Amino acid sequence: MRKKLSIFSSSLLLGSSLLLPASVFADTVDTTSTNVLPSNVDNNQSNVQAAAFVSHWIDIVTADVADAGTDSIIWIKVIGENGTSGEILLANTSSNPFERGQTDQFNFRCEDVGKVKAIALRTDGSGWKAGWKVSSITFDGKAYNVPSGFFGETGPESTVLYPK
Ligand SMILES: [Ca+2]
Repeated sequence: MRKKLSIFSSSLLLGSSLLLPASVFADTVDTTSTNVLPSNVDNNQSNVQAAAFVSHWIDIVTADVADAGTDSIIWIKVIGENGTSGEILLANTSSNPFERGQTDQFNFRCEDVGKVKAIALRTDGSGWKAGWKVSSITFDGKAYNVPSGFFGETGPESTVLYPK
C-alpha cells in the first residue's frame, strides 16, 4: 500500500497523473476496501439486508367525551401474512398524545410481515383515569375497528383490531 502511494505521488510530481495506468487506481482501490472492511462488517451488512423493514403510519382519534383521554403507555404490533412485528412504542412529537378529541399520527418502521391483516394495541393501564376511548383508527390509509369501551380502564390490556 505504501509503495503504491509513493508511485502515485511521484507521478503527480511529474505532472502526469492523467497518464497513470488504470491498473494502478484499481489496485489501490481494491487494497483499500479490503483493509477497511473486516469480515465481520460484511456479515453485519448481510444481516441488515436480510431483515427487510417497511414503513407504516397510523392516525388515532381519541373520542370527544369525558375521560376519553389517557396518559397510559401504548404499543402497537403489526400482524401480517408472514408473521407479527415486534412491539413499537407509540411516541409522538406531541408531548401529550391521546387527549380527548385529539388526532395523533405516528409514522414508524418495523419488520416486513407481508400483507397486513390486523394490528394489535397494548396499554400498560397506567395514569389517572387510564381508560382510553378511541373513536377512529386509520392504518396505512384503511379504517380499522377501535378498542371497545375504555381501553385499559381496569389495568393492562391488549386487543387485536381488524380493518372494517
Ligand atoms: Ca381516560
